[in-house]
Amino acid sequence: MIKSQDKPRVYDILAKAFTQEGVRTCFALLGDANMNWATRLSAQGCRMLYVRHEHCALAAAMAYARKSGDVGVATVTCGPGVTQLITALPAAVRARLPLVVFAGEAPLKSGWYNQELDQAPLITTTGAAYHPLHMPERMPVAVRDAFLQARRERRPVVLGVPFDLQNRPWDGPADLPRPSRELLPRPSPMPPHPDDVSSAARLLAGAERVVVLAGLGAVEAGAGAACRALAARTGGLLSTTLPARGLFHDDPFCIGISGSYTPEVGLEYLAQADLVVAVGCSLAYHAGGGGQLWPKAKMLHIDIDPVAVSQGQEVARHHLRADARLGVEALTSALPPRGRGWRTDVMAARIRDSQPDSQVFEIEPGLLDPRRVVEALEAALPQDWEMVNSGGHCSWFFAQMPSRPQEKFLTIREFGAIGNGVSFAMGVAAARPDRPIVLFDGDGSLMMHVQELETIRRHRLNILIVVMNDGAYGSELHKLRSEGLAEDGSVFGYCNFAAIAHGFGLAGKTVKDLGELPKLVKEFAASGGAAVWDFQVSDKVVSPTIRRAHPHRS
Ligand SMILES: Cc1ncc(C[n+]2csc(CCOP(=O)(O)OP(=O)(O)O)c2C)c(N)n1
Ligand SMILES: [Mg+2]
Repeated sequence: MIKSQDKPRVYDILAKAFTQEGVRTCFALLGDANMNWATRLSAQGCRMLYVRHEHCALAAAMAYARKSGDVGVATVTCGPGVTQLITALPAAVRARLPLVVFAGEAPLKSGWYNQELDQAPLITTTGAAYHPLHMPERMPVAVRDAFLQARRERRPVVLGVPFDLQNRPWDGPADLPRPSRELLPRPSPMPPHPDDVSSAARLLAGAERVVVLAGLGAVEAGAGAACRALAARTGGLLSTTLPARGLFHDDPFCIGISGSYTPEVGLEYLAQADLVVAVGCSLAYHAGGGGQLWPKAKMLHIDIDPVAVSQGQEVARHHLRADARLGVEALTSALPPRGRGWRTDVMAARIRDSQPDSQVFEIEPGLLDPRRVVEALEAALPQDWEMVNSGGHCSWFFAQMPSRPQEKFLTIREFGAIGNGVSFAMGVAAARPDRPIVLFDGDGSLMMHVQELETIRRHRLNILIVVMNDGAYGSELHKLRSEGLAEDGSVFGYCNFAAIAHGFGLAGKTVKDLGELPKLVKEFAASGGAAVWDFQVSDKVVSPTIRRAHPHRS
């Protein structure tokens, strides 16, 4: 009979259950209710990234999940550790990211505990799942089931484990359950129904100006080549949603991102389209799903779960239910060749040569035009570096980097929160440790979680942070200006990010001369470390999206 003090503890077994699930990276911030578990997980060989704010642990795990294709794992303590998750969770739910969070819960044995909180309703209101684990013997199975649920439902699952239960001697079975990946159903891609293919083909036969619009579902289904072939067969154009940007980067008839970030020439052609074939996308409001950008077009939605209404707007009247690749391939096979259709050489030349935005602005001396900054970065940054995007007004400019393939970008924007850039970059750095990561962020967004510069240094992450510094919450500033309101609360002045970077032990540079970029890129590549480059830009340059949505009231 093993004496109770010699038995493993519940936290040992819980850590083993996570290791058994294949967890090799975990984003963590410790407290009483998760430190024993996290220490054991680390001892079992899991790489721990210890961040400085719980939000950043979860946001980094989100980017890790998207980049690795695996479940992202984070851990936080009970009470105040859990409340810090509440901005990241809805973002993860909307981006359909599989995550498992090991959270502590207050001890069950005491009548009072200062960090006690009813955590379940807080978590479930975000759309994430919450499971309190209160029966030690069942915990390994509950961990396995959490991974199954995260993978199958593609959403975050938070496990709450009271820390007095974690400390108990283990009295359960010696063997752990089989891991979730051995149990998951692996359904084959869903072929379309022939009747649906025939009616979709009839619709295409009657269309003259087709745009094939692909989303992340098309990326995941490997439908890129099939979409190109469909566009070629119909003589149509190609476009993507923001998260799928780059899927057609080298196709001369790709008009860029559809939605808030569409370049000038893309807007012009979308307005002429008479049929949009949306492939593997959720038809989100900001992607133009409500038809704002293509008022003359009908829409055919090809998806495993096609919809008529999305985010409050009627979107598609025509539907083809299928795996994106199989659906598009079947449709292309059902169409007769029809020559060049809408395509012309002039069109290809305009797509290639026109500026994303040709508006002229008066720029103050000593400041940069954000559009020129992005052009220079696009030319100077190597093609195989990972690109991470954040939010804010500046994201319009950063979206205009058309020369790179889809797998080099990471964009998670579904909850519209700023402040995630550094965390996303850390998550990508953990998933792709073999190459530099470039984060494109705004000054306000970076400032919101600037403490993570210390995490980046301590874990020696190879991240270049590009700050589009307009000394303001640009989004707010431009909207306030358009309404003729006071700018207070949106303008902060140009803080010195190079000095801030130095303070955290990172390299930092205020870039004033864009001609220096090739040299700076070379130096950064040779350093293998992290740096912050501050580009002080004029707040006079207003993005086309803001100009459209918030014209100046005269
Ligand atoms: C968490 C959160 N708080 C506030 C906002 C509102 N908001 C949207 S953009 C923005 C300004 C971001 O500033 P910055 O990162 O400097 O980018 P810029 O707009 O100046 O280019 C703010 C405050 C938000 N989206 N998310
Ligand atoms: Mg700003």
